[in-house]
This record gives sequence, structure tokens and C-alpha cells, in this order.
Amino acid sequence: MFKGVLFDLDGVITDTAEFHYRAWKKLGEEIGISIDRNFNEQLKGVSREDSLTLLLAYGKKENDFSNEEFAALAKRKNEYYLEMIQEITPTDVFPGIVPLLTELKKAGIKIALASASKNGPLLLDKMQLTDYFDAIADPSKVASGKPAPDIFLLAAKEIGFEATDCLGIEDAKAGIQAIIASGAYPVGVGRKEDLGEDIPIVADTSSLTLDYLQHVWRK
Ligand code: B16
Ligand code: MG
Repeated sequence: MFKGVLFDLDGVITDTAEFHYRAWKKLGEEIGISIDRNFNEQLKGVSREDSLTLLLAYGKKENDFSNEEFAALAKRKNEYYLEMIQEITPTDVFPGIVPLLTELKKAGIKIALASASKNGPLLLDKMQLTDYFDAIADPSKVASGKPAPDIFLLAAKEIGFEATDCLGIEDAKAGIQAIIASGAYPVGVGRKEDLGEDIPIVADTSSLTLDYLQHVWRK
């Protein structure tokens, strides 16, 4: 049985994926790049800087900005995002997440956050979830973002286990790839078309119970 669960945040614990999309869309419009939800799938789970690189390439503007301007754009997107997440409260936690965290704790299974977001600690705080987490892997401490395995390897290490002893939960293609590359066992939240046919996937988080995770573990 798994000894730890490694949680993605945006799109798994709460709907911040929507705010990331709106903030990128707003920034894109200001610099003449129009994005839709389809393109946004590529940004999910991807770091702020890598997301901006993808956005500029999509708009064929990858050579239009100096390093300083690039940094200013990334900062501006984060300001829009921070403004949008101010109102987040415990009522914004996705269905089933608090019961799952409670069940895991009771069963002695360790819980870690493996989010690409530098705003992870702030968000956990706003949702009053910090105390459930045994570790929060710091994305600024890893060399490569998702789909590289680094953040999941770090999260597993911080709860004292090998990634192969852990299960990872993700809503993004890049995140599922990162979990698989780390050796942890992936569970997806979303659609098979986006995440893959060959892994366990739930349509929404209300199906994520300890019983379900035990049932699908290394099947
Ligand atoms: P920030 P996750 C990811 O979080 C988001 O899915 C992605 O859209 C975002 O660009 C990334 O965090 C960085 O977030 O700008 O807040 O540092 O899905 O890995 O929890
Ligand atoms: Mg996510």
C-alpha cells in the first residue's frame, strides 16, 4: 500500500486553474495574444516562466521582449492572479478533499504538496488546509518544472519516502507525466482525452476517497 500522497494544488485542491487561465488571458490580450481554454490545457501545471514562454511562442512574439520585459510580464500576470485569489476561503476547497485529507491522516498516510505554484503556501493558508500537510515541496528549489519529475521527487523525499511508495494526484497532462517520471503512481482528475487512457481518472474530486485510492493503487 502507498505510504504517502503527493497532491497537486491548482485544479486538484481548488479551482485556481480557472484564475491562472483568466490572468494569462488578460495579460495575453494586453500584448495582442488571444488564448482559449484549449491552449490553456498546455499551461496547466507548468511554471509561471515556462507558461509565459509558451504564451509568447503561441502568439509568435517570442523574440519581441527583452529579459527585463519578460520578467515584468511574468510579474504582471502574478499580480492579476494574486488579485483574483484574495477572496479564496475554505468554502472554495473542492468537494471530497477535506474528507480525503482527514481519512489519510487517520490512516497514518503522509501528505505532501507537489505544486508548481509559488503561491501554494498562501493558498493552503487561505483555505485553512496547512495543518493537514506534512510537507510542502518548494518549487523554487527544483531544477526543472513539470513534466520533469523533480517536484514529486522532492515532495516524496520531504515526507521520508521513495516516490515509488507514493501516489500522486494531478489535473494536468504535464503533471501526470511528472508523476510517472518520478516513479509515483498517478491518479488523474479530469478527462481521459486530456490526461491519458491508461491511468485511473476521476471526473471530479468527490470520487477521491481513501477506498478508491487503495482500490486503484498499482493495478
Ligand atoms: P505560480 P499546480 C501550477 O500549479 C499551475 O497549474 C500553473 O498554471 C501555474 O503556472 C504554476 O502552478 C505556477 O504558479 O505562478 O502561482 O507560481 O497545478 O502545479 O498546483
Ligand atoms: Mg494542477
